[in-house]
Amino acid sequence: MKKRFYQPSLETMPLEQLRTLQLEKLKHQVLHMWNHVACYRAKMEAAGVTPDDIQTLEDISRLPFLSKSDLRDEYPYGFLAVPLSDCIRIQSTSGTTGKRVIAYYTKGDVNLWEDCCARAIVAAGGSNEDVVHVSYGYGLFTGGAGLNGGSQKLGSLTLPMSSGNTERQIQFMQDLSSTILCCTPSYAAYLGESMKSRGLGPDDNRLKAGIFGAEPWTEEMRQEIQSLLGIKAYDIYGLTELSGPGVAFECEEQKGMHINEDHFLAEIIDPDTGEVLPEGSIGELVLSSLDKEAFPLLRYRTRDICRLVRTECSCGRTFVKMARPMGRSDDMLIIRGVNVFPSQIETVLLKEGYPPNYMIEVDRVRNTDTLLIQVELPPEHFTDLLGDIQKREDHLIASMRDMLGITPKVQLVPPHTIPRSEGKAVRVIDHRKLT
Ligand code: DLL
Repeated sequence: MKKRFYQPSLETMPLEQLRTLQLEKLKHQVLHMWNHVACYRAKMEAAGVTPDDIQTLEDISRLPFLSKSDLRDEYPYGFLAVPLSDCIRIQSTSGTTGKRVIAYYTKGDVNLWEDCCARAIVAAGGSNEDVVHVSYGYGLFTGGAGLNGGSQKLGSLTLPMSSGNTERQIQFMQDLSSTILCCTPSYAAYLGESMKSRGLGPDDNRLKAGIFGAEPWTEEMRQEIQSLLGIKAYDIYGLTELSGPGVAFECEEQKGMHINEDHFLAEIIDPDTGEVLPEGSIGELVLSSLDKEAFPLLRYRTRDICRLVRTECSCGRTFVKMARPMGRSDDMLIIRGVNVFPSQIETVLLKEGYPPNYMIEVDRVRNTDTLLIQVELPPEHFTDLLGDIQKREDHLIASMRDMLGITPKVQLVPPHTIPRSEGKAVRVIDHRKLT
């Protein structure tokens, strides 16, 4: 019979047992940082807390937070908790501003990370009989390395395609009968669109599932990708600082991602006050590693806004689920005082039958914020009369106003004019320079 879990005894561990394991690991992880990461020890001392104060899982709230700026301040070695000679790998964030964050891995760290990715592949129906087509970028970005490692651990045939060269992607996918595609959701949509334009429908590939993440996407985008490629599309979450993809992954229910709680402890906080919020609240996800060696992190503020839900899952996993992140607290646009997430705009566009190819431009003209949404016309409407296009724009403006609470400008542009992305899509241009 096909495996449902990669590590069943861990993934389905009863809650009581899981909490005991987490506490034991947390105590070790805190001690590890106290002993080996001087800058975090100083933060703990300033907060008046020592490793002995961690006696329950709730005591974690006594520990100081960490954020990307702490890691940047200590670039490149400040958070390294083992001798450099014990490390076998680095990866790095894709940040465009300031110094990149470098994450270090021991052999043990890579091993656990790859286990997390293997769990995600099995949860998406994968096994050693699959051909896993990895179109995440390879190199410093964690996407390629993570899924590649997970797939190999599982014994699947792994195609290290990396991103780009769409022609070759499609050719290998067909010639080698790829069954599981791993890439960003925007690239998956682009691949689907490219195949369609070559006259290739869902029946012309052997794909059955996709494991998509690294950027926010919506339920509507999932439906779009599923029908373009004829697959089930699963979400996967992670961040370089905590290892990479595989911090959380979706199971067959496709309703939120199980956090690998034997390796990570999750909290939701109020992003403004730092107060821990009760389960089910929407807030910022804060993650602590529980058994990392080279680059342990405690109470790391991810800036991702989401919700945690612990209900029984039909898949049998006991790990808590995180709802898909609705955006990042630092990606949230404040336009004329109203909070706007790009994902809300995407939801409206896809619901109204537009392709997921859009660009959001924000500006400030005479002290008033402006919001322009450019979206491609579906090819079948490209030849519509000008009046019809105007009507479509007006209709979209009204739907956007209902969703966002502010009135944007909407401009329908010809098909294939908005730049496509092979990795994480850039969909927002903010000209306001508010920081
Ligand atoms: O994006 C790791 C990754 C690779 C995840 C491949 C999934 C698949 P970073 O480049 O460090 O790492 O970016 C991390 O990306 O804090 C989120 O804001 C965003 N992100 C990652 N996965 C998702 C997702 C990788 N499934 C940042 N949904 C995170 C929404 C996501 N946002």
